[in-house]
Amino acid sequence: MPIDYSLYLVTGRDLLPEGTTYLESLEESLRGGVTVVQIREKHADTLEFLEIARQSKTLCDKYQVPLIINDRVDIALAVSADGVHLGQTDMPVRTARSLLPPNTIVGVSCNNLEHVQQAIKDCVDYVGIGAVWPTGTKQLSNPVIGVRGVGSLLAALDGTAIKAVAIGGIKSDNLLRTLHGSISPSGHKLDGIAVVSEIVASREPYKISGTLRDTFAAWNAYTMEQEAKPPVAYTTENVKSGVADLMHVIRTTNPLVHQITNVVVTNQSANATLALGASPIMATAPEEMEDLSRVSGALLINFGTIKDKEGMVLAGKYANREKKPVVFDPVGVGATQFRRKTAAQLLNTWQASVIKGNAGELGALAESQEVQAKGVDSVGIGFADPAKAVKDLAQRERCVVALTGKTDWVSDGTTVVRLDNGHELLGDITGSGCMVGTCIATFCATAWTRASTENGPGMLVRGDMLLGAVGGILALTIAAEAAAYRSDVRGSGTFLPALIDELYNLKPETVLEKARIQVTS
Ligand code: 3NM
Repeated sequence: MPIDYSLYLVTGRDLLPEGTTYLESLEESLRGGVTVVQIREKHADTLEFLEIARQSKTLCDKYQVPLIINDRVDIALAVSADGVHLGQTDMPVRTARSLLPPNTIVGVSCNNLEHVQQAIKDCVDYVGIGAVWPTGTKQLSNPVIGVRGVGSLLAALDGTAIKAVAIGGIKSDNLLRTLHGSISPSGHKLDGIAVVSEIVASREPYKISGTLRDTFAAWNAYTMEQEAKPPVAYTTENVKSGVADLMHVIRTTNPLVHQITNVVVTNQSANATLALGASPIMATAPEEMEDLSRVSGALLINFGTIKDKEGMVLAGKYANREKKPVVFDPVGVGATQFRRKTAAQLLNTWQASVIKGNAGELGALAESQEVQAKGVDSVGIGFADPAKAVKDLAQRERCVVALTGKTDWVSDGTTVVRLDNGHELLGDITGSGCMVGTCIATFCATAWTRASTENGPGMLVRGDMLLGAVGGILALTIAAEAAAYRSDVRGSGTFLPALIDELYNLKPETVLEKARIQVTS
């Protein structure tokens, strides 16, 4: 019988709320939908462990759920458990297999590529990959790997039949993000999640197990549906008309766009948002992020002058929870170690809907040696194959990627759009790239409103984020062309207010007429 790993409960008796018994809690979790149970007893002596395992086996049998014993092969044998779970310092897999009956499930904990490669050699049945998030449940001896770390280990399992669950700090409010963000670039998905405290420490183990199980099932169904569907058939014409439509809707719905941006550009970004017909809110205090996530249409995080890291972490987390678009502009990410670390931390905490950057920034995120950056600006000629660079990064980060420069490129991992509007004066004012980020966030807020579907329970964000990214770039670059050719513009100083004017006066028909884009796959 194949095992359903989708909701894998690891026990932790010391976390039970006061007044709750272990067996009551376990039974409620099983009723709620737990699909595998692992008994983990790090401090019990043998007799106590054996008794707990026996009682748990009886309950698991009642619900026809497999029982796995952590570390102790002798206990697994004594209670005829379905499997054992081995840590990196426990008994080697081969030795355990030689003692256990055939067909016993064997799983191991993996934190890095060497662990996974060894697990493949050992022909284990499943791996527990972690810790994905920080956790207070276990003293970790290995680093937290984040969702993107899980994805890279899943890729190593391609072509094997080994199942994988993620573990460590998984909660109902980060579950979708964990599942979506950990899909490998090759499309390898988790088979389940392993959870201790979210279920065991809860006073409502039945309810929380049901929520986790339902969310996993909804995500699985949604991703399978997406995989089965042909990709959206973008054409130059339907992208242009989609953008014109979004532009019209911005002006009729005036979405609120929450922006945490840098001190250099805050004012002009807020003015660009207003000029497009939306409302900016430039709030940075961590205390207000939760409330704002409910009312704003999209979130922009631009870390040009990282001062509000805590606010950035929370804002993205809450925006993900509300399934709102998150646009990330990692300004100057290659410039310092601190920026690289912060970008990794943010991208491991929340799921971006669009990542926007110049060649230097996207090159640093992709860890490419091909492009270099000087401070916040890109130097040199950029990527030899920009279409491939954006497509690869979009696949890796599981979102839309927009590369800005003389020519701009946008990809959702399948389709690539090349955009050739703009003017060189944009390079002579500060923050033109940041204003592109603002415009993208404004268009994404509208794409969210415009989505033909509701936010399904398995979906991270609704709406066409590719169209949002293309729309934001087109609006600013077409307005820049109009501003640059005005007779009252005599240099970069007069260009900036003219640009805001042209954005203010930009008509959807002008975008349709002037857009120079090419759609490829
Ligand atoms: N193993 P919670 S993390 C038991 O990284 C365990 O291998 C981990 O507990 C690993 O769901 C972990 O409460 C604890 O965060 C997970």
